[in-house]
Amino acid sequence: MRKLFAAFLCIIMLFLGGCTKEEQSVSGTPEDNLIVVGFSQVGAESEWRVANTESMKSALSEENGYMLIFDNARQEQENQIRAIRMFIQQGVDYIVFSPNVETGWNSILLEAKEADIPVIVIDRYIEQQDRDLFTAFIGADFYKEGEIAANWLADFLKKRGRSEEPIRIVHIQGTIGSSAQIGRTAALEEAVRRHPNWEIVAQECGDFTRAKSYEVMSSILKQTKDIDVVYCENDGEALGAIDAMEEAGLQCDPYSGVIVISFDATRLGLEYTLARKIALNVECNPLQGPYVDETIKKLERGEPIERIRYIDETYFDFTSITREIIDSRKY
Ligand code: GZL
Repeated sequence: MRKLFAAFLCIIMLFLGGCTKEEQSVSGTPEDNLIVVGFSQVGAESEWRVANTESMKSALSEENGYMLIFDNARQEQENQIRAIRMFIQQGVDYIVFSPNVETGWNSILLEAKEADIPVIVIDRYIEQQDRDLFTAFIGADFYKEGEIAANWLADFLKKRGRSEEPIRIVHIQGTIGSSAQIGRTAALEEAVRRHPNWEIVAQECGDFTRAKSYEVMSSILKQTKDIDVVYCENDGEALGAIDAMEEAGLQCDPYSGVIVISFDATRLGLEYTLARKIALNVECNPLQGPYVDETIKKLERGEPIERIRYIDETYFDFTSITREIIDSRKY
């Protein structure tokens, strides 16, 4: 009955223009047996995010037994809170969201708990006081991703006989307060503490976008071009930083120029890795839809689930990446 009520409400909301088409779409026809899921997505800021959305939409499809209500929050937390509240009013069966930032979720998740709607957090983590505010987390271990990058850099510099020389690092951070930024930043800062010859000479927010990263890197280059490493917290930022460096006459190459480190390992980022413009690309798997589908189906059957599930990830550097690997990638 709850599903029918939700479906009826969705149609009314759409009809009355309660949600604009590009922000909210309803897939599937209201039928008793469809599982109604409200999904609040961070935005569409990067290739990674687009792949994440596609994975969720194809897994939570009508063919798989779902009616999906999708909302694009355009990287604004208040839009996500508004969408989650709407999902609660619509009486959906599950709420799924990728939290733009880690904090500020307790009260809306308490509303979901009081409405007895299970919440599945994907991609980024939330800081929560009450352990029961979400049913499951499916995503990445961002600190571990950063550790992979820092350890790779230390090994590479050692092989090049540069373990003792001063290493000047520009750090382009992701959306401040997001768990992806918090984890990847903490790992780099810990590595800098371990390597006294490493120095972060500039640390700016690129907000996970190519445009913002180009802008902040261009202004850094006005202050200094004496840079050994640029550590970017996703591919979009790496491409923006590379655009700015090449415009300023710097070469991005691990042997003869600036060592660029990136995260996500999207197809576009791996093309740059194959071209040696990105030296290292740490994978962050956006294909989380099937894991969410599996978790919801288990909950529907009353089976036990893993509350915290980190998705396996790897990394590619300019020596290991190949055309075949890129062509075989799903995103
Ligand atoms: C990581 C994800 C980050 C990606 C960025 O799980 O939250 O957000 O690294 C995306 O590309 O914008």
